[in-house]
Amino acid sequence: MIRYFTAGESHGPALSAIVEGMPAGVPVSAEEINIQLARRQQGYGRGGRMKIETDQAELLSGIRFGKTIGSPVALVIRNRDWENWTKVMAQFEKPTEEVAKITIPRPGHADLAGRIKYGFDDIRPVIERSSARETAARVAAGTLARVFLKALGIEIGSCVTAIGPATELGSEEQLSLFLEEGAESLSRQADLSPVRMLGKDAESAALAAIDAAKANGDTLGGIIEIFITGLPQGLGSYVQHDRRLDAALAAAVMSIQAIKGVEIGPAFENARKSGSQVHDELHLSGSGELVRKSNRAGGIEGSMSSGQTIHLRAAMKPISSLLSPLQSFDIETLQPTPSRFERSDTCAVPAAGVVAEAVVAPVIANALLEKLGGDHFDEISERLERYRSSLRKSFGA
Ligand code: EPS
Repeated sequence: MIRYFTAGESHGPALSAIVEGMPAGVPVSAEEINIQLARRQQGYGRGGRMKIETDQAELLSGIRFGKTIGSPVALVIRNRDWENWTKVMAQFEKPTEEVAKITIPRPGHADLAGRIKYGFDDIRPVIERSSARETAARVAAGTLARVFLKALGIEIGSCVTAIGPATELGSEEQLSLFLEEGAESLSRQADLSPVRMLGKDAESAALAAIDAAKANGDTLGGIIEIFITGLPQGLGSYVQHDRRLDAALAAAVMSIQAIKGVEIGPAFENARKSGSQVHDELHLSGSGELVRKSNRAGGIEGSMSSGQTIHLRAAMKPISSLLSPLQSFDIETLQPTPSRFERSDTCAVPAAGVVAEAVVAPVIANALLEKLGGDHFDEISERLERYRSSLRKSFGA
């Protein structure tokens, strides 16, 4: 089973991660991780920090001659901005000069609850670790699982379908064409747009909405769609709550900073319909092959993969660092005051899609490892091929 942890403060020396449980024999390159890190840095509406950083992962263990060796992979991403923060974030000696304490919490951020929970007299430590900067480490960690899946023909992709009021409409056909080629082809197309949207009208509306929000000192959220193609049936299980694939995927996506809602397929739309309008009928072709004409279940039935494309949709709230302040108070003086501003992004929805791709990868890899077992890539690959061919046989194809 793949497990990983990240460490690092937004303006500390580095972010890091340890990924444990990667099978041996998976071809891995730092380049692939750096490509994903660069994708995460993109997107219209990002703040000044992305001009400072060029995130690169240094791989410190677990890899030999370009392949994993089954031992933990440790990696580090240095924060270039650290050199500007050595006083504010000094690790050991408190600087002799005054470092201003932060005592005004931003509504909607971790500031207030984090300060109360950990008992700080300064909100700075909360800001540092709750920052979405941490997602750089998660993208690097998740890319290891992602390359493992890719080598087995399982791809993960995403696009954006809403940024604030700008909504993508009627892109379903275009979307399914990309998905037929594998989910990464959808991501390649989405990456051509500064907001990772497929339609030009929606893209223009989104760019205008971000410009307007920025001009008003405001921020915008949005909706991302995540797709996983090439999965066999029967990953995950209905027998126990913690083996349900839908629950694990939703938890992974929900764990991304500012994500507030996740659905599998058009779940909220399905809730307004009757069963006969929702469930995907099972047809057999002339040769006895299973055929489905719809995928309203989003690729998961009974908490297991159905063999169709998995489709997750996630809602990101607008970032809570606003240049035009909301009402707050000073936790030291208890005086009402406008909220303070911390450098941030106007909109990070495009980046959140890239992060979502990375965080679902270990979940899918674990469901696969649970089904097939195995410690070396070749062993797992053979077992998957055998399983896939048994599925083909069982439906007479
Ligand atoms: C981010 C780095 C951060 C923010 C942003 C994402 O850097 P800084 O705080 O130095 O500007 O730009 O963080 C947040 C949105 C947040 O809520 O904290 C990054 O690397 O993605």
